[in-house]
Amino acid sequence: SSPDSDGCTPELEKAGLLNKTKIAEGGRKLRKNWGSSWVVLVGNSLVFYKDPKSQSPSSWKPGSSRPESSVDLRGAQLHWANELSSKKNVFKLRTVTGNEFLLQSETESLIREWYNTIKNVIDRLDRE
Ligand code: I3S
Repeated sequence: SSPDSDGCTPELEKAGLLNKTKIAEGGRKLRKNWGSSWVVLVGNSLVFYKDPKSQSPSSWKPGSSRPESSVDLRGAQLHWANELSSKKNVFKLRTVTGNEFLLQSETESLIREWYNTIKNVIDRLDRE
């Protein structure tokens, strides 16, 4: 049988490196602090890990490494936000709790894929 024949393990939708900064916490504006994050979209959550390149290779394992933070996508809002940064290819993700993140990649096709994939999850959750 397949590894997830009971359907209880959330589906891994996407993973990769993006530049990230949090710009608000609970609606309160924060100072930007851009950094590279390993971003994993799994189930209804976007999960952030330290950039594995900044760690010793052996210390990073997807199953054993502790996320830095995670975001519940239910009710979240997603917008292109090039006006919020001097960087190109930026979108903003806002959670229901008023946490706001900018995510960015130098590669346009890559950021478009992330935008579309996250948007699909948000839209699916909106319909539930
Ligand atoms: O939107 P801002 O405030 O101009 O964002 C820039 C600053 O946060 C800057 O940090 P300091 O003001 O602490 O030096 C960052 O280094 C920049 O990366 C921020 O702007 P971008 O345009 O990169 O999002």
